[in-house]
Amino acid sequence: MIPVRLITIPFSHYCEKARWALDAAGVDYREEPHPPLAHLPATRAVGGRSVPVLVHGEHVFRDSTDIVRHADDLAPPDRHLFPAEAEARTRVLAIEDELDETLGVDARLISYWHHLADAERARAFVGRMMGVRSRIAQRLVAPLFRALIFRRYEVSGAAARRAEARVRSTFARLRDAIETEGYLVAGRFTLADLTLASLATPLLAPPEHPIMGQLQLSPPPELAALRADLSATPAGRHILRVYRDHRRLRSAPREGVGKRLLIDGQQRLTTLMIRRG
Ligand SMILES: N[C@@H](CCC(=O)N[C@@H](CS)C(=O)NCC(=O)O)C(=O)O
Repeated sequence: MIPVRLITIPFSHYCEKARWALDAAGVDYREEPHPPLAHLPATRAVGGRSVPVLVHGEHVFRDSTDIVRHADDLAPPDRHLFPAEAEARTRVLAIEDELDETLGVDARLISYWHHLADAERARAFVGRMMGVRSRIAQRLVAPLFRALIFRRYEVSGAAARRAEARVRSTFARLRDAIETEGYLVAGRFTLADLTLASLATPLLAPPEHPIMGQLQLSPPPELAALRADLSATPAGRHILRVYRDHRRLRSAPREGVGKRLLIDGQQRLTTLMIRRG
């Protein structure tokens, strides 16, 4: 069988979208986890930059949308994430496309702002998410990491407030479809629900998320308040339900899968730093 490799930053929500689609389609793949920045040699080696990247034999898919379409092509008939009818399929694709450009960007920006704006929180975040163990190293790495992230994603307090307003209006707009049909499109679970749920994970952190569930990173108080607030909305309740009811893993849930991925990731970061240093 041709091996399938998924290159990730394990807690990235676009990676969770791709991972979930592969799990839902029953594709047998191997995840290659990297801490942020340490992913670059792996993605550049296959002509990409961001994660997720899927390598299937000689084919390389460098965007989560291409990965989920490929996963769906490989899925058996009873596991498709796209509806068969053309009109419903078009609606699913439109929602996916829109959420990639709005919710995906907004959720990441809000989460990074709350986790990194304060120096002590940034240190804890770098310790937990990047596996930097010593406090001295955390104090050195955290400001650098924050500067890189804030520049790359244009993070600021004002941008976080704008993003939060946009998330609230996105959630409000989806309310009708959820309340009348039970799902976003065609009254059944599709890629539209999967995209909404996975891209909201930096904000809602559903316990069934294979990585976040095990990370136990306590949210800063403002993010905790936003999480509680959004979780109580119809879209928020839908996201948490979709995770409970549809987030099946490739095999039975394996104890420690998230931790294992992060530990692998930490080892890669250490190796990279030693090599560069
Ligand atoms: N449109 C892309 C977005 C992926 C994306 O933004 N990935 C982020 C992680 S959440 C990333 O790799 N950032 C690091 C970088 O670009 O080097 C997709 O859907 O795959």
